[in-house]
Amino acid sequence: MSGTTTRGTAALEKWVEDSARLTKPERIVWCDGSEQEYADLVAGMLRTGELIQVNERAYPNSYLHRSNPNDVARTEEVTLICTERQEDAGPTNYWEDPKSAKERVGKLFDGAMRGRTMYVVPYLMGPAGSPHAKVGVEITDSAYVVANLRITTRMGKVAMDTLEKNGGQFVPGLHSTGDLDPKKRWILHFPEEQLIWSIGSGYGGNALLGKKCLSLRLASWMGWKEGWMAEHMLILGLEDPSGAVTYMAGAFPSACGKTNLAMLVSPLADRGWRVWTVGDDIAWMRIGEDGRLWAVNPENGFFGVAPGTNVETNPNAMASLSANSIFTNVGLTPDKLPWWEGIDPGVKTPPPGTINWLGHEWKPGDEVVAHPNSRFTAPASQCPSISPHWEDPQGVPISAFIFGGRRARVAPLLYQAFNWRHGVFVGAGMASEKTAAAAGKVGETRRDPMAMLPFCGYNMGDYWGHWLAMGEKLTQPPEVFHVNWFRKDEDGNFLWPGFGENVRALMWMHERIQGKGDARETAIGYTPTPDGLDLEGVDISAHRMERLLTVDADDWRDEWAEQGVFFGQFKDHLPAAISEEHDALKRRLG
Ligand code: GTP
Ligand code: SPV
Ligand code: MN
Repeated sequence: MSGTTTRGTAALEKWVEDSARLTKPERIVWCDGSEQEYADLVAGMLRTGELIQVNERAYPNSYLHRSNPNDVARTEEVTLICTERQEDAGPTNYWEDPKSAKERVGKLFDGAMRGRTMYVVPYLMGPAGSPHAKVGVEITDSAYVVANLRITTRMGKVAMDTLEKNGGQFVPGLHSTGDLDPKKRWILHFPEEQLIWSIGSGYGGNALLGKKCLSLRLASWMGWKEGWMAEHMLILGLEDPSGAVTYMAGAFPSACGKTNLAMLVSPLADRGWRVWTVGDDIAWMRIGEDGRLWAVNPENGFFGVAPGTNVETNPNAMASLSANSIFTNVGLTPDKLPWWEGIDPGVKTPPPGTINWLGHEWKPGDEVVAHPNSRFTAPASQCPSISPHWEDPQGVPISAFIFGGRRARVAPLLYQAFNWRHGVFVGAGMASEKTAAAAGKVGETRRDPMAMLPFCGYNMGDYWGHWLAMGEKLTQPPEVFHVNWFRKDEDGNFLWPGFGENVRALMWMHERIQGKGDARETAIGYTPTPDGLDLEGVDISAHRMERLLTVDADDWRDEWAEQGVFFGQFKDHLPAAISEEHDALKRRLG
């Protein structure tokens, strides 16, 4: 055992030396994840202006960071999957041959850390001692990245201890902010050797390599090869009046409501319905001995969307970020309070003298105070609704998958797939309006299967095949549902109140899982009957509910055609079951 361990640590040391030879930092710091180390890092960043202290009384130990204005969201066109065969990356990923990618981007890394500190950051994704847990090591020249990793992962000693116990296995990730020139920005994934290279960005998913790069793109590949799943999913527990908790995992595209649903505060708590948070962005799932699917949240904190978050929409997020947090690209009031659009329910403009995310004084008529993709980084342990089981090594058993998106039309508020195979098709057929979480045009509808379009580290056709194969092995595959909180009326207003009221949808799912609940069969699946949803205490007319639940055959025939074009790209990687389900949808639509 110790022989392997030594080899592993030696491999880590060699990789660090090789990286230093390439990037030429002034000094190398191995991070241990301690409180003192964090305090020192923060003090350094306060001196350089990389961080600004926010009001210490209102938000103890919390800081604001303003990123480069050209570096505020994920950048999908420069995010590559570098597999030997392009076919393995598939038609929805940007691809480059590993050798050519390394040669090309290696030149950018050459000397990139000159005059800078290279931090070596061991981190653990997954609870310590969990069979799901994986060690990553990120090399970075950004102290801001280190500080964020300390919140969003289990960093330092616990990761090194795990590495020593697991025979020295770790996923290396080399990161440099470079010179932040968007033309020299590359986020490279080498799934075959489980390696990440990222240069030219200091933003979130581009730079905190444990999150999307390791826990989704590389992990999805690993799961495919090893028979488990890595998904862009929140995990929640719905407690019913008997006290039993039913766990559900939900895949919605970026900025489409995962954090909010995971932290839902139930308006029906007095009737015994409440929600526990296990995770808000990523789920790793394995088949348990009982044949059910068990999920862990690999992360240790939240990297959540700030705008729209307030004490009414998401009080649990507000409590989570009330201390020990980092705010990125939000505004700052004269009282040094973080400010974003929607932070105060009903308040449209910030206090006079507020500084916007760019560091300029905000004036009436200016567009926004906070960047639409501004974020908070907060420890999961501070979330009042955090589940007592969120760090259980084996995870929690999943009874339902919830797919969802942001659709002004087409998708009804809620429906249920007929069975597992149809459910996989529902996920594969998902689409959503683009949000500010990725650079590019906001609002356009795009296909986003299982909310994994930007995160699937291999051919999406093979990915659906993997889902279908997992279903074969499960004794009790999760029931599959689809939701859309974002249906609008002609005037562009949301038809559904959303947020806490979404518990009504969860309650219907809970009934359906038990084989109960009133449903009507439609072409796309089962929708609740007009009185199938428990709407006690919500002020919503029967007419509006009808509009929310309508399945419009014309809209769906268009949708069917768009799905067909999308599926067509996958050629012989498209599982027959998906084509068959697509044909069956056509027949049902007439
Ligand atoms: P990522 O972190 O990018 O993966 O996003 P996410 O899926 O966790 O989305 P999040 O919960 O942060 O929500 C994004 C935006 O949608 C926020 O501005 C929310 O206020 C808004 N939102 C979330 N849930 C609802 C809802 O039920 N109704 C409405 N109208 N808006 C919602
Ligand atoms: C997402 O875009 O889905 C996020 C934010 O969760 S990031 O970490 O930047 O990818
Ligand atoms: Mn996400």
